[in-house]
Amino acid sequence: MLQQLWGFLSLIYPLVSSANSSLPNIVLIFGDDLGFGDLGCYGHPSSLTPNLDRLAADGLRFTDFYSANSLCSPSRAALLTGRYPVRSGIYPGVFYPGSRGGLPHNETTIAEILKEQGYATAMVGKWHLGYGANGEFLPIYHGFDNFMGVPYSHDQGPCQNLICFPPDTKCYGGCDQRHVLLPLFVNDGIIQQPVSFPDLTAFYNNFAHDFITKAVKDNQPFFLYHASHHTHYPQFAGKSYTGKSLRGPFGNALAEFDGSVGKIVQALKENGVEKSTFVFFTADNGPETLRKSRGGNSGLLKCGKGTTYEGGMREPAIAYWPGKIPPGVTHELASTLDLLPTIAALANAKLPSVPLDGFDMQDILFNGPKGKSKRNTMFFYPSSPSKILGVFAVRHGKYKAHFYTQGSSHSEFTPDPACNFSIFPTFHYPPLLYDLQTDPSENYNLLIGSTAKKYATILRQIELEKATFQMNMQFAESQINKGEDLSLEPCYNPQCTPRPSCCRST
Ligand code: CSN
Ligand code: MG
Repeated sequence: MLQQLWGFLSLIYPLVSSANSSLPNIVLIFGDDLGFGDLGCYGHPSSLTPNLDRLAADGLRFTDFYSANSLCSPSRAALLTGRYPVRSGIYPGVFYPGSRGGLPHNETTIAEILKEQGYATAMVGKWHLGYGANGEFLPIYHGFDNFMGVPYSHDQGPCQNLICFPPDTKCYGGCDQRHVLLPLFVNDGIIQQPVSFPDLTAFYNNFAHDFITKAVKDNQPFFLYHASHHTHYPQFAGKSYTGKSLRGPFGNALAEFDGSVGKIVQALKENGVEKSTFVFFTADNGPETLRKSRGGNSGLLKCGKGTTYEGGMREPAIAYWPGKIPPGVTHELASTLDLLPTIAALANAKLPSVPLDGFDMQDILFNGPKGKSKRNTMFFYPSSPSKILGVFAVRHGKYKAHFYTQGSSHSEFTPDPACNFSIFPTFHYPPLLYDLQTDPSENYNLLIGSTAKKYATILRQIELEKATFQMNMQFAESQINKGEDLSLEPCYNPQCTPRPSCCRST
C-alpha cells in the first residue's frame, strides 16, 4: 500500500514541480550608496561597469526610479515590504550592531511571499534590518532559507586593515571603534570574525552560484537577494579588482560589484534559466559625497545621501529578462516600493493584507515604449521623519514640490551649499516647485516671479495628494529608538570577556 502510494506520488511529482518551475526565478541586486551618475550606462566617464551596462543594453533602463528613503535601513525595509518605512517603524536613521529593534516579524517580506509559493530563497550580503537578541531579526527569520553576509554596514565596526589588498596597504577608515569586529554569518552562525573584505566577494559569488545551481537541480523556482556592501564607505576590493578601474578605490569597489553581477548572470546561463529569470538591479540611497572622491556621484542630480533632493533618492535601475522585457529606456515613474507587488504578480502570489505603497510595474516592464506606470506620485520622507513635519517633498507627474529641505552630513563637500549638514529643516511656503523633466537638477523654482500663477492648479493638486496621503499614514512605533545594548552585538565567543576584542574567531 505504502509502496503504491509512493509510486503514485513519484508519478505526479514531476507534474506538480513542473507547475512550480513555470514560475519565474527572481534575482534582486542591490547596490549601496550608489548614485544616479555612478554607472557607465548612466554616463559616468571613468567607471568600469561592463556587466551592468550589458544588462542595461539588453534590458530596460529606468531614468525616474526612486528608493523610498535616503538611508540604508529604511530603504531596505521598503524594498522588502513594499511599504514606506515609517509604517514598519524603521526610522529615524539606521540600525547599529547592538540595536534592540529590527524589522518587525509581523511585516511580510518578498521572501516570505515567495516561500509560500514554493520558492527556494536566499540572501547574500548586507542586511541592515536588525540583529537583535540572539540574532532574532536575521534574514532567516524573515523568509530567507539561506543567508551569507554581514548584518549591517561595514563601517559599523573597527574595519581598518580588514578592507585593503595587499593587507599592509594604508586604508582610509573612519570606522566605528565602539563595536565588535565585523562578523560574517552563514544563516545564524558566525563563520569569521573579523571578516576579510578582500576575500569576501569570492565567498559571496560561490554562495550565489551554489544556491542557483541547487535550486535548478531540485526543480524549484528561486529568489536570490544580493545586497552588496559595495559601494558603501570604506571602499574595498579583492586582489583581482585592485587598481582595475580608472576611478580609484570607489571605481575598483564598483568594478568588483559589477563582476558579481556578471557572475550571477553567468550562473543563470550555465543552469539554463536566463530566459526564465527576472533580474532587477537598483540601489538603496544616493552617494555619500562626504567621502569626496571615495564616495559616489549623483551625476546631474542635486545633493546625495541623507537628503530628499533628487540625488538622495533617485537611483539607477535596470530590469532584465531576455525574451520577456523588450530592451529600451523608460521615463516612467517607479520605485523600490513597486517591486513587492510586481514580484507577487509574477509569482501568482497573494498580496499581504496590510496597506501597501507599491504598484505592479508589469505594464512598464513588458509593453516596451507603450508601457505605462500605475504610479503618479512619490512621497519623500526625510531620514528622521516625524508626523508633525510629515513628508518633505512630493513628486507628482513631472513636478516635484519641496515643503521642507534639509542638508545632511552624508552630503557634505558638494559645491552646492544646500546639501550641507549645517542646513537644518527649512520650511517653504509656497513650496519650491521644479519641473523634473526640463530641470532634473532642481535649479529653477517655478513659483517665483510673474509666471508663478500658472502653477496654481498643479500646486493645489499636490497639496491634496499630500494631505490625503498623510491622513492615511500610520507611523509604527520606532524600532531604532529602542536603542542599543552593546551586549547584544554578534560575537563568535558569546560568553567571552573582555568585549569586544574577545569576539575574534582566530
Ligand atoms: S547606511 O550608512 O547604512 O548605508 O545608511 O553605515 O545614518 O547614521 C549611515 N547613519 C552608518 C550609514 C551610520 C552607516 C549611518
Ligand atoms: Mg546605504
